[in-house]
Amino acid sequence: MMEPENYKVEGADIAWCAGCGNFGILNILKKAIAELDIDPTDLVLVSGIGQAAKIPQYIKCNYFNGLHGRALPPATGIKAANPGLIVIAESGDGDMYGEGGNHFIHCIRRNPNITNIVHNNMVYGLTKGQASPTSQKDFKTPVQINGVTLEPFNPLAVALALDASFVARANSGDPEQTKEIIKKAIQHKGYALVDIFQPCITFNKINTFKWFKENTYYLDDAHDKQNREAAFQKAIQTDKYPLGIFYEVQKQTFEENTNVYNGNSNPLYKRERDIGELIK
Ligand SMILES: Cc1ncc(C[n+]2csc(CCOP(=O)(O)OP(=O)(O)O)c2C)c(N)n1
Ligand code: SF4
Ligand SMILES: [Mg+2]
Repeated sequence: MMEPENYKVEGADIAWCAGCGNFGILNILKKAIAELDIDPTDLVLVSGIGQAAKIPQYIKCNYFNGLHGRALPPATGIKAANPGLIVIAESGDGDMYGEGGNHFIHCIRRNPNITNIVHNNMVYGLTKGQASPTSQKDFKTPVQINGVTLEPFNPLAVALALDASFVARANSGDPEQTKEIIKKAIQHKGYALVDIFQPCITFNKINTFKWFKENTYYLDDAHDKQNREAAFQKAIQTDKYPLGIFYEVQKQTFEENTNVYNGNSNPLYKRERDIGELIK
């Protein structure tokens, strides 16, 4: 049985501010993968650029750092080449929903069997506090000096509009619940989005640990996870933000739909490099 300690990177110099919500997510993720008994050699973390995107360097496993906004395409490719791997694409709100917004949309349409964890601190942390796609209206920054005027991007509503097969939101201040949501997302067959509220204590003084606690509540058993319209109703709720699994359905995955696996389950990475065979 794996323990969170098994994923520790010896000598890692963690470059996050003391007290940052990213530490909580790092610990939660280690516990989740330990409880699922995932061997580090079977796990791939893929990220882009940002504070959140540093997380693969702090977990002992295979990892790939893409360009800014470019975590999802390599994650999709890695899973397609070796479906035996557990692939988690993990980055910040700017990386996934802003610079990577196009990939976010089309990755969901493909439905690869990967988990997409987004550290949503509603700000660009690494570049020192500019507004991100999920920054709330009136949020003041050194760039948006009179406050953000744009409507915040709603990742859950967009994912549901595209019929993502698993859509969830968590709060880094709630370690137990977040761990269980991440475990279910990893176990889900198909694309799974877990948007995690994460305080940036340095550049977002509005959306704090306290704010997230006071402005969230958990969906209860009355919520029907197979009902897309009900999930959408919950996703557009902003007076208080619901947490938990909004939607969960079974669909064919990208790997299952990829013709190179028709009648041949041998993973691509094990095959002879015959381009003719690949494009048939
Ligand atoms: C194409 C490109 N545009 C902009 C940048 C600069 N940049 C690096 S990280 C970042 C924002 C990261 O924000 P987010 O993804 O929310 O991560 P956080 O640091 O908040 O965890 C930006 C704008 C870049 N590296 N590449
Ligand atoms: S700037 Fe914000 S997101 Fe980045 S490490 Fe510091 S608290 Fe965390
Ligand atoms: Mg951010």
